[in-house]
Amino acid sequence: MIKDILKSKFVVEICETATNMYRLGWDERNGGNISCLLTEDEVCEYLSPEKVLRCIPLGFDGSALSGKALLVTGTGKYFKNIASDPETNLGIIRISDDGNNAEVLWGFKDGGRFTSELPTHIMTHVARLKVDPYHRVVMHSHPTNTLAMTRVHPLEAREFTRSLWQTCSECIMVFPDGIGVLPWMVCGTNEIGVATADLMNEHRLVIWGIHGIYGTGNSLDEAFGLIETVEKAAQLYMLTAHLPILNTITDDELKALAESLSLDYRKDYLNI
Ligand code: 2HA
Ligand code: ZN
Repeated sequence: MIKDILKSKFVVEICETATNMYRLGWDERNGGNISCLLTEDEVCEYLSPEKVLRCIPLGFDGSALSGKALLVTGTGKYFKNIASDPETNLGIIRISDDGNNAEVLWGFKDGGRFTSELPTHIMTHVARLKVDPYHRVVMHSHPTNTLAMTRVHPLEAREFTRSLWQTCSECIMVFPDGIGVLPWMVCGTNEIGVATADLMNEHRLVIWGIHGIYGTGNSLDEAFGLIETVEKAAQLYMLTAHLPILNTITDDELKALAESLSLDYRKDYLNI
């Protein structure tokens, strides 16, 4: 018995997540995109895996994920509208055996296709799976304060991470691995995908200067929580950067906090 996919945990959760992201002002118009790896069991519970609706050329080599299925947001679609019409605004694709095509198994009902940032998503999944076999989610968004910070702060990973770590205790606890930072680049390309995935070997978060942020994780909640924590810290930074800073969390204090929690943190990001 094939179950109703609209009631599946992954569709329900992505609808709730996209709605939250929209309401937080992170995903104006068609801004942002999400992809989530699905297991074979998850696919078979809701779909016939041999029933391919159509094939869309990927435009890059996806063979590292051949046979894998992903739930992805559609290109040009608004996060605002995902919850009210998941089957049009989302799709489930499976990477073909030769790695050249996306086989649509569900969704993109109006003839649409996957996000323009699929190269970055696929390359990031490949990079993160090498580090963490439980990795599943790649999330891209345009959070306001994070973007504002990329206009006034050097686009350098160590300095950017340090500035965030210093704003509140939570930061080094949530992202002890720091944040990768790319300069502004043309988006939607294979090149930005390669550059992002390269930083994803070391980090679960990558900032695209004057564009947005990528968060990854084992679940939608984890990827969302990473971005949410960065955005909160960036807001604190932007609220205070122009004021005399009287207090900060020192490098010795960051070290003490990280060690008290036995965190595997970027020791080279501290001046100790
Ligand atoms: O999907 O955010 O980076 C729209 C974008 C492109
Ligand atoms: Zn974007």
